[in-house]
Amino acid sequence: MSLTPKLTGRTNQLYPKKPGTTDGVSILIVDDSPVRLQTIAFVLQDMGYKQIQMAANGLEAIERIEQGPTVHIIFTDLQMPECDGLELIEHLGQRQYDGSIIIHSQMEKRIVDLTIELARRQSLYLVGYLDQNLEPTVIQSMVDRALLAARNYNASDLASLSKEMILRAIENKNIVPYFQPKIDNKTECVVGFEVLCRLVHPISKEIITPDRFIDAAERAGLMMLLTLALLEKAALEFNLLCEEFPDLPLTLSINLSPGQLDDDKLPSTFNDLCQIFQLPPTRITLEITETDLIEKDTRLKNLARLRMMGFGCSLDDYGMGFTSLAQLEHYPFSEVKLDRSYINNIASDPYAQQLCDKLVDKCTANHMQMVAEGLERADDVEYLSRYHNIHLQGYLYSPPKPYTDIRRWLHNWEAHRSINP
Ligand code: G
Ligand code: G
Ligand code: MN
Repeated sequence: MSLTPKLTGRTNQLYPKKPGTTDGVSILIVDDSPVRLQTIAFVLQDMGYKQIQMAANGLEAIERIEQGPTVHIIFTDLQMPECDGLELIEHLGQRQYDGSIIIHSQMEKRIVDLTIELARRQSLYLVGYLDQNLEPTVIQSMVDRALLAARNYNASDLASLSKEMILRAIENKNIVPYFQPKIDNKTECVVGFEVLCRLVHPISKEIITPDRFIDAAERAGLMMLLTLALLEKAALEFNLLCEEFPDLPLTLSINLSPGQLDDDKLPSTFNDLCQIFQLPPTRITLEITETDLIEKDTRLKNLARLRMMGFGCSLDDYGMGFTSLAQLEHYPFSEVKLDRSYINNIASDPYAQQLCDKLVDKCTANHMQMVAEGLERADDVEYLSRYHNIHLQGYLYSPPKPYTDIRRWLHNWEAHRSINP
């Protein structure tokens, strides 16, 4: 039997395209000529790329990159006013940019070659050069290559971590809590934080988001260990925030995987942990997503036990699962979070407005806190101002941030509030 794998047509392709490659790809085009900006943007849009940003010079580009979200590919001109392509590349080198760069320029070949060499010396992935020829096929192959090269794209390519990597991160204390604030819509007081788990990769040291390790940790039965590692750090940092801001009624929300609710020991384990970490249960809310089967008896029993111990229990991502408004009052939740797919653009979405109205009524009648999550736009906040006592969460206020950053954020927020009470 031959050990040589059979060569198929696919393996001969230089840049095999992954299905759905255009999804989630973020591209920044930098050029001082509006015509060229638009031309390249049109070609990319035709190919199916949706997240395209434009900048008129290097300075604007740097701003975009620093503000996030992650840019996977940068198309840049060389000759521009204010901050040219060379300066931009130097800056990208300094911040160890790990996406890909493509130059488009009419400069003479030797200048372009020198730029490519300079980028290489700074360990930047400069993967291509376009002259006047903006043929879609040319751009396509360059983009394919850029995506294969971009370390920041491959990193978010949903490659799950192995059980061993997750265990190693837990053992090395490389589980990091990120905090996202929740705000009362009437008083604008910060009422608490949701903890979102991040993992520092044991080898590459990059910060990994939950989409690459929660499912794997669930399959490997590591969720309780992970929650414990997260809570250990989060409790310490949360207590520091409480000490520093004693006048704020801060609470801490932690996500649980529904499977964790199957364990009869969960309530007492959590109670013990809170004693050890000096967290009063009344300051802790446990979030469980609505998409999963919460109506199982053991899960409902454990939810009820947690409530009896003083913990808050929150139904997360409401509207994505099958819980009806009528069912809600039979479950022991103290909070419901309306999913961000309804909240985003609610100001002009009658369907979402209707659901939100009914949910707020239901919550008021049953003493449940209603939370609007995923707020990104001021007009949606304005729309929600018709309700009393709902809590707001979203990038508009702050993305999830590590302790030192969220502490600074909270200082700024409070300073601003005392000026405009
Ligand atoms: O932060 P964000 O991208 O980052 O989180 C993505 C998803 O991962 C969210 O649905 C969130 O509920 C989930 N998640 C984040 N941290 C945890 C955690 O500690 N435990 C569980 N079970 N889910 C988490
Ligand atoms: O499923 P859960 O609600 O726990 O998930 C929280 C997730 O939502 C995290 O991934 C967090 O990063 C993300 N998130 C928080 N605020 C916003 C927002 O304003 N917009 C979007 N798109 N995601 C958000
Ligand atoms: Mn949540």
